[in-house]
Amino acid sequence: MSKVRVGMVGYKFMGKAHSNAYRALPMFFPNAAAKPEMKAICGRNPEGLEQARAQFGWESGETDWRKLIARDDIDLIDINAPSDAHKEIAIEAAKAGKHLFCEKPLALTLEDSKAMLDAAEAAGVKHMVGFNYRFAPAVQLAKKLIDEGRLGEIYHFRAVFLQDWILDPDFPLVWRLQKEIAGSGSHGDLGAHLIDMARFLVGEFKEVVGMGETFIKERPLPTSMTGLSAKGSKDAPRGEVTVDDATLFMTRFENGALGSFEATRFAAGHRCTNSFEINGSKGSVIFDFERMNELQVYFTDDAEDVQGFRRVLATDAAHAYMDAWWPAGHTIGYEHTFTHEVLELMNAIAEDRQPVPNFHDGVKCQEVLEAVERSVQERRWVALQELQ
Ligand code: SOE
Repeated sequence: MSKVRVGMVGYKFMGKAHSNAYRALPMFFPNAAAKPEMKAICGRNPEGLEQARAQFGWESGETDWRKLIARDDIDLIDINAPSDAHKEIAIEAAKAGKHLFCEKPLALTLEDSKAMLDAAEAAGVKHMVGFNYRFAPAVQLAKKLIDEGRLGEIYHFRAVFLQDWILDPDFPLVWRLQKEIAGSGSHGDLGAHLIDMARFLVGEFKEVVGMGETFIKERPLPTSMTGLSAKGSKDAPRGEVTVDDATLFMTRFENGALGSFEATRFAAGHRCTNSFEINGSKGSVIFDFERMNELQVYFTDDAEDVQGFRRVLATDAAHAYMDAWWPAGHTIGYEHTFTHEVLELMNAIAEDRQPVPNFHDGVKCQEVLEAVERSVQERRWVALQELQ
């Protein structure tokens, strides 16, 4: 088995999820074509970095990503830093001949994402973008049913990504609420996952029309905590929220199917409802991440007396990745999607092919994000061709 020596930038939420995946991979997928070696983790704060290094199990730490990239004992740069840092790190790493793994959304803008793809292709390195939800076995089942024609012609894709972590008007102005760092709000953070899922399952987008809103226009400036569970203070000075709190849009796909999308951080009671429904001429499927081991499936040709949605628990060994985990019925969770993602990355690098989803998918997603933004600003339908 070959080895891929990893250097990772960022050690917060995604850094932890990726670290866990690198650690779990050799234990549960001993037949992976390559084994990740957790060489170095990188972050600006020396104390936080050292704590994460020791806790997550990385060999060494770097406080400067340029030093990380310059190291000749590293093959892959994994980018988990906030979105505004993706472009520069990815391009410099590609120039140094490192393979790339970058969290979503790939970049702040379509133009930046294209520059990242160009740099990766010019350098001839492998590149992957972190759309982890593709790797839930129940989602893989939906993909299989569609590819095998078992849902027939696809008519509808209906998706929502609902969260509520900024419902409190005193929740602070963390980086995810600042356009220059995050690119956009719920649109690029949550909508990006839905767009990728739609491209994965249904196909390319043809045209879009959308609307968005920022319900809370100003928020307290953050103190030290900047994550999803940060706490704001009523009395702190306030700053302007420069991203969308919610973005909704509709699409016509190139294959004629229709889609609707809703991404919001203001859906009280919804912590992480990442859900889609697909209706075809021969049946339907429904997925909800909060019940991620299940796929609701309906086939029109079921006998009349048992017509209805059935709940398929995608934990049998017959389902993607599941023979590596536990006996049937023993469910898996969020973190497993990252392990499967890293499996694809390791296999692709060892087999000398591009992993999927890669920066090309990141760019296609960014195209849709930007088309919707243009539609929201100009209050009209926007054809994807306008951006190509
Ligand atoms: C926060 O909204 C977040 O962690 C996103 O950044 C992730 O991409 C999504 O998977 C869950 O929610």
